[in-house]
Amino acid sequence: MTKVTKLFDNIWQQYIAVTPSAKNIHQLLGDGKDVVNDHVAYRTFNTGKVNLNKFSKHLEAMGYSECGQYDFVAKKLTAKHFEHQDASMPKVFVSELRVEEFSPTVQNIIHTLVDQLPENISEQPNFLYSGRPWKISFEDYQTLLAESEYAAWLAAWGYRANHFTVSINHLDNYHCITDVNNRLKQSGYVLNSNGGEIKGNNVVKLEQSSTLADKAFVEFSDKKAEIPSCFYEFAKRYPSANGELYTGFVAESADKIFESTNAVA
Ligand code: OOG
Ligand code: NI
Repeated sequence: MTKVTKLFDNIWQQYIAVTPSAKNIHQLLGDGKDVVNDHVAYRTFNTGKVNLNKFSKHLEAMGYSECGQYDFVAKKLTAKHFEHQDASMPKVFVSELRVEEFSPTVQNIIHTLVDQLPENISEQPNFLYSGRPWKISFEDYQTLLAESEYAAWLAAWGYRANHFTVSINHLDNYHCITDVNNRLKQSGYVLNSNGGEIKGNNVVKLEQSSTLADKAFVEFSDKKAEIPSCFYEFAKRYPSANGELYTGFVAESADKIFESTNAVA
C-alpha cells in the first residue's frame, strides 16, 4: 500500500464510522468488487491556521497540485480542487468559508474555535482525518446554523471527508446515473433532490447525485445531540475535446451538493 492509499484508507474508516449508509451502498453498487473513489471533499474556515492555502501545502507535500478554482457567492465560499500526479488517486475538493462576510456574532464564535488550535495543526500527518480539534457548545452550534449550515457542520465535525464519491464510469453493473439513483431509491436511500436528483449533464461533462447525509450523535461541551453527518456522492464523467475524461468540477452543481448535509435539503 502506498502512503497515499493508506491515507485514504484512514479517511474512509473515519468516514464510515459516522456514515454507515456509505459502507452499505459501497457493497451494493460494487457487487463484491472494489469501487473507484472519484473524490473526497473537505470544508474549512479561511482563518490563517487552517485556511485553503494550508490544505494546499498539506496536499502538495503528498503529490497533489492545484487545478480548478470555484466561487460560491451566496454561501460565501471559495474552493479549489486538487489532482494527484498518479491520476488513479482520488481528486480532493476543498472549500473555505469567508468568515469576514458573516455577522460579528458568528465571526466571534469561529475565532474562538480556531484560537484553540496549535499553529502547526495542518502539518500533522493525520490532519485530514483528525476530526474536530476544538470544543464547541450546542448553543454556539445552533447560532452558527442560523447563518450558515456549512459553518455549523464544520464546527461540529472538523477535519474529515464530508463525502466520498462513487465513480460510475468504473462500475461494472451500472452505466448511467439514473440506474444508480433508481437502485438506491429501491433500497430505501434518500437522495438530495435539491435542484433535481441529477446535477449537471454531458454538456458540462459531469453528472452528479448524492444521498442526504446520515445522522449521528455528537458530544458538544454542554450536551449530546444527533445532527447530519456525512453523505455519499455518485459521479459520471464525460470526455473533453481531447478525448480524456473531464477532471474538473461544476460550480452550479457543487452549490447543490453542499446542501446534502442540510437537516432538510
Ligand atoms: C463539497 C460540495 C462540492 C462536488 O462534487 O461538486 C462537491 C462539500 O459539500 O463540501 O463535492
Ligand atoms: Ni463532491
